[in-house]
Amino acid sequence: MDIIAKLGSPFSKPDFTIGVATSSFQIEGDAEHREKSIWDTFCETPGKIADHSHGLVACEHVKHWESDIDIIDALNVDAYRFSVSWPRVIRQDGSVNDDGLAFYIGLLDRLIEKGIRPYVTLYHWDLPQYLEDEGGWLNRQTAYAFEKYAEVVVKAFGNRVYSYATLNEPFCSAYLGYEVGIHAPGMVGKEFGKKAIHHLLLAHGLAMRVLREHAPTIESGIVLNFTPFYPASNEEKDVIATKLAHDHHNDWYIKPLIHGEYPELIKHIPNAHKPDVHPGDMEVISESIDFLGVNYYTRARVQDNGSEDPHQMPPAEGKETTAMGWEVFPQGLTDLLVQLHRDYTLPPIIITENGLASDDEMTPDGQVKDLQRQRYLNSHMNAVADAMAQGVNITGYFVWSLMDNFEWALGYEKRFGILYVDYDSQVRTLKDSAKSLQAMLVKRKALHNQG
Ligand code: IFM
Repeated sequence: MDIIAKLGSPFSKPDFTIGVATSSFQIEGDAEHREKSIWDTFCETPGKIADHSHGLVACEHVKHWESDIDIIDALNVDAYRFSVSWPRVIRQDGSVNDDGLAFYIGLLDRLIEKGIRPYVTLYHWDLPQYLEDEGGWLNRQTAYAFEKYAEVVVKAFGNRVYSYATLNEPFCSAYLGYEVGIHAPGMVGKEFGKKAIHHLLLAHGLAMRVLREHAPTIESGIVLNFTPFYPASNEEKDVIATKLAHDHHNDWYIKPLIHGEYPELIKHIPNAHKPDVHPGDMEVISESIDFLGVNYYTRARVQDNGSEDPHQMPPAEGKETTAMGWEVFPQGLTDLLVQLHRDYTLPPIIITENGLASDDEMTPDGQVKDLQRQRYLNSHMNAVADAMAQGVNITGYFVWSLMDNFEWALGYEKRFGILYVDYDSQVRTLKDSAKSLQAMLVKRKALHNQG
């Protein structure tokens, strides 16, 4: 099966960026050369990770980075999105780990040499444990620590980076990590989530200022994940519940960035749940961004349950789902992008993550026939093209993920990669989805070279 049925779509244009993405904790391993992160602690806590695994070894990317770049190069992608591990860069005593920085500088230099544009994310959830010990994202000081860390990285990387994202999916850090506790650091309480997100957004704004000062020509922004919500019925109460879910889980994250204020909902939540907003914070948070990264996987249908946290229903009987149990719903991506475009005046959007987990198995002759992933990527790329046809300015698309990796609380059981990773041998094998993406990118390059 060919990926991207609609050739001739924006995806074939040279100014549209196509890439693959990973994150530090999920692939790097080499834990002995960095500080401990909150995810190490979480993995050590019994019952937190489905397969009792950890990120100490992961895909051993720190060991195999050169051959990993060779594979990325062979795919013919334009760009590679990866994150920097904060605990690999700043030690507990505040000193800079030069070896940690050198690892990333080597990676950046090699990507540049190969003509692959580096998209760097500064924070993809691996907070140093020594900062969590001081309160983590519930402590305002963590935002200032992030500002300092960003400055160290940006100065060291110089002009090697093509694009910076401050944070990846702060919803997950704040809500999953501090409110419902299914992610590190595993705190549970309605009084925590919105406090944590305020400090994360503050950290973003402070880092944006650092980027503006030290990397003024490099495009910089943030990556948010969104779930488009749909009412489970036409009943008014479900429609109202759907708006509430949207305000809590989507608007709460984007509105402060773009409009410098939280949604109206802030007036209606208990005082104990409100963030500690200091004078001037919202100006910092709404520092202008050059792009908005959008991560999309699925949608949710919402049913009123009388609470302020409406019920998100599982996919309806008969709907196609992924190995995560998530509904395959490409229309949701188009709807989301069109809605964001309608509700906000946005900078260009980049789809910074999209993909699925499937129960991939290798055949005896070494093939991985991940047809569902190919269909998924195809339909979602077409969904992006549809949004562009409706006027949404989208400049890139990244597949999540380059390779199978540590899927957080679900360990290694969920395979999101277009490369199959044998965790015993650490051999990477191109799944059929990678081969068809590669074929599409080779064709595309040939078209560009023809002129
Ligand atoms: O693996 C994660 C990634 O780290 C962040 N976005 C969602 C992916 C799939 O769950």
